[in-house]
Amino acid sequence: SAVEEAKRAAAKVAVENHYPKNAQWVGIGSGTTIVYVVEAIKALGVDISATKFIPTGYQSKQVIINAGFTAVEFDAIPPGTVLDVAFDGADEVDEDLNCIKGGGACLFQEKIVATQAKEFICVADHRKLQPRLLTNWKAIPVEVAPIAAHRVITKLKELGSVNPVIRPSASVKEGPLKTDQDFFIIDAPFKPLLIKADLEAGHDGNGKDGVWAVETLASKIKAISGVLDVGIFRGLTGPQATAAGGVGGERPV
Ligand code: DER
Repeated sequence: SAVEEAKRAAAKVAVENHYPKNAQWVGIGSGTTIVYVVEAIKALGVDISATKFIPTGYQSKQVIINAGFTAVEFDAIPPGTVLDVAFDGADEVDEDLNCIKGGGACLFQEKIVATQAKEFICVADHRKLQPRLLTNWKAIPVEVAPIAAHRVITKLKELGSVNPVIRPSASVKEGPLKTDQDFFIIDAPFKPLLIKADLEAGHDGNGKDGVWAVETLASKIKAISGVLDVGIFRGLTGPQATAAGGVGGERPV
């Protein structure tokens, strides 16, 4: 289909332009686009016999193993090792390279892998790029401890989310979806998140009428006790990345 071809094309360009020569540590995200990223790495034909691929969940690990690559769990990485690169998909990307992630309920491991890499390459086909986050994708995925889920929902409503819900299981099993950490996902709808240009034009972004700037809302949600992580990946590039404590930068292709 045209969408699958778009994903494959984005993955090919991303890998051909950003897969480092002699890469030793490579983060591999989750979802469907990442399958084409791994395919494109194989097609490079470089020697990956000594390369360790870090998964971001069970699905990601299966993709790595099915490709015949070596999978090494995040907690098996020698302390202090910075990954050469991490590739992943996104549900939506804005003009400042911020991403909404978590559509596949893997956002926590995706975030620890992305921020452990020198460079984070977000591979997103044309459908994902929007003027602001939450234009097309309507809710922010938030990974929470099950015992705290209802408290977090109350706090998200106080931040202006309308009808945040615990994501139901996608399979025939009744009840909430469980992540690879055995946590819940709450999908929290918000109004579109303001980009830098909006703030420079004088817009507030501090939650008045439920309108937030990307970083402000991401920090507020992350600060709620019970939240493990938030499906907003800030567009960190270069010195910003270091300043923000992350080491990765997002460059959607
Ligand atoms: O859940 C995630 O964050 C995934 O990376 C997702 O956003 C991308 O999935 P897709 O490649 O199937 O669109």
